Amino acid sequence: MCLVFIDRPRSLEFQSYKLRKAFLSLLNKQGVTLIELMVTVVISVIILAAVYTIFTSQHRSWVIRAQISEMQKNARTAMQFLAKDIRMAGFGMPETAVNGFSDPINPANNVTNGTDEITVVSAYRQVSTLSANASRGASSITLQSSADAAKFNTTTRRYLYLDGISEDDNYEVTSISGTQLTLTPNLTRDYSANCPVFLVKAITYRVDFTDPDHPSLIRDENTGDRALLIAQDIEDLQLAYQDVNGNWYNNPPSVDDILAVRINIIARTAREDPKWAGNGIRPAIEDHSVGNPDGYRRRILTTVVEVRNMGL
Ligand SMILES: [Ca+2]
Repeated sequence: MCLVFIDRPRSLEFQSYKLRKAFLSLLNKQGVTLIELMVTVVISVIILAAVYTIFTSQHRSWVIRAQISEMQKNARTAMQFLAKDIRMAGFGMPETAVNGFSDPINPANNVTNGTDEITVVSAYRQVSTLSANASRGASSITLQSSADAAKFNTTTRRYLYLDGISEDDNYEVTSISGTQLTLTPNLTRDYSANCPVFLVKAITYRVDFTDPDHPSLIRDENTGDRALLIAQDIEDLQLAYQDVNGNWYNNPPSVDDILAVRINIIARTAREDPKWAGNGIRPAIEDHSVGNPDGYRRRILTTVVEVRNMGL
């Protein structure tokens, strides 16, 4: 009996020891789990931060590449329009002024924010052909359709050029009725059916700063209609003119003997890059001095265009 009373406390003590050990073990296991959890969180944060950094870096590179691509496209578009229209200057030019412009090329230096303008006059657009023969002395011609005839009016789009061959085929429209145009003066020679009919235009190119964050090259036909936006984010247009002696001028003393035009265009990205602030600057071109540092990237295009119909 005594042994029973002696052994029972020992057994309880033993079991208590086991429980305490198990509890401590459990406590230990919980502590390790917390540490593991913290380590896992820290590693996850580091990985996420790295992934975010890579993502933002790649996204920024992508945005910059897209802006540069758009900028280059804008510059090319602007240059294509300018070069094509300047090259044609003087073709089908009447002896009288067209919407106030009496020369094939009308330079205007340093007009808005140091940018240049140019107005070129030419029979830029073949709008129709004659639907029937037209005899010398007649006062009217007939076009292929009334829609073609409606491309003229009796005010700002009255300048008509026939045939596209000689210099004496300019007329002005005085009235329009269906497909028929009445002209002044009367026809100076005979014209055959299908003879080309051109509309003579005076086209002005300039940089428009209405939105100062996005200056644009616009094309104004001087007809009272809204000017056409050719390319956005064109910051500068600079022009130089070569005369028959090979001299270049920003302000040519005479526009009668211009043989070539040097066209310079500066395009810039649509937005400044805040991480590139101070690294961009509008360069000096022709007689336009350098700008202030900013965060825009830029492309400069320069082309020399020979004017086919002048200096002959
Ligand atoms: Ca200039």
